[in-house]
Parts: sequence; structure tokens; C-alpha cells
Amino acid sequence: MKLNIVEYPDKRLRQKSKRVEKFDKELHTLLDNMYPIMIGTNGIGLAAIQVAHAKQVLILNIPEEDGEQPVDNLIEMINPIITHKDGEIIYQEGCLSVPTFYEDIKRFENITVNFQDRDANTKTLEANGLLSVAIQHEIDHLNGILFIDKLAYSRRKKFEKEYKRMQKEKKSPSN
Ligand code: Y12
Ligand code: CO
Repeated sequence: MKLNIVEYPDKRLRQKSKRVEKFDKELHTLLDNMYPIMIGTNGIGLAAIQVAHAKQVLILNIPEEDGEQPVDNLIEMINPIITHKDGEIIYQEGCLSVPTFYEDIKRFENITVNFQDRDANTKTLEANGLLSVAIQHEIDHLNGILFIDKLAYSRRKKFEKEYKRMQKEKKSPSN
């Protein structure tokens, strides 16, 4: 299974991901193949739709203070649902599907999320700070929502202009 990151403005990022019903080898292979892509690109979170699989699957690995991301810290979430949210946090977010762009986004500070692990066991996690932000960012992906959708109108317009220019530059660097 060869996976590539899908980049904005690819329409696949707007798909709504489907609930996972089968916790089989195919799901495990998808999870196993997502992990090196996230780590190899210095990511802290990745949703399956970012590698063109419209399944309610996401992975997270929040770096420790020294920047290390030990595999023991890997969190895999299948069919996540936020059951509680409160407070407010503003955090500078980035996305592997929107390269080179980072922006302050307002989210809930504290959340409780119910999900299943790769073997269909039901779990509950309480999160705050960066973990909470990253979970909300990745769950948004499962609903076809990108962090740039949360920008104010004028900031979004500016982003679209800059992003188009950057993509043109990528295609023909000499222009
Ligand atoms: C705060 C920060 C991030 C999230 C959601 C998860 N997003 C990421 O993990 C984004 C990582 C990222 C890494 C990049 O680096 C490479 O691709 C090597 C990157 O690339 C460039 O900017 C060139 C962009 C994003 C939530 C909250
Ligand atoms: Co993202």
C-alpha cells in the first residue's frame, strides 16, 4: 500500500470519511503505513483522508519536550467522537495537506473524546493543550474541514493568493 499526502486544493480533502466497521488486516496496514509518513514529514497528526482513504481513522504523536516522538506516544483513533468540550485556546496550526502555511486558530481547550483502537476496543481520552488542538484538527479532516476554513475572510483571501503563487512556483521554479 503506497501512500502519498493529498494536498489542498485537492477535492478529496472535502470528502466525509466513513465509519470503520471492519477492524481487519486492511485497517492495520493502513495505520502501519500512515505512521512513517507522519513521522517522516515531522507531523504530529495525520487523518486517513490525507492519504486518500475516506475512513474515520487518525493518528497522533505529540512531541516530548526534547522534540522526540517515541512510538510509545503514538495514539491511533478509529471512529472518534468528542463528547465534551469547554474553554478556549489559540494555537498556531499547520497541516501536511497545506504545506508551508501556519496560522493561529481558536479551538476548545479541554475535550473528552470517545474512540476505538485498532482492535475495536472502546476508549475515552481527556485532552487539553496541543493534544486537544491536534485531535480537533484531525477530527475536522474526517468531516472534510480544513484549518484554513476557520480563517477570517480577508486572511483566507490572502492565503489563497499566496498559496496559488507558491504552487505555480513549485511547478516552474524559474518563473
Ligand atoms: C498544531 C500543529 C499541528 C496540528 C495538526 C497536525 N499537523 C501537522 O502535523 C503538520 C505538520 C507539518 C509538517 C511539515 O513539514 C514537512 O512536511 C517536512 C510541513 O511542511 C512545510 O511547511 C513545508 C507542514 C506541516 C495541530 C496543531
Ligand atoms: Co491537517
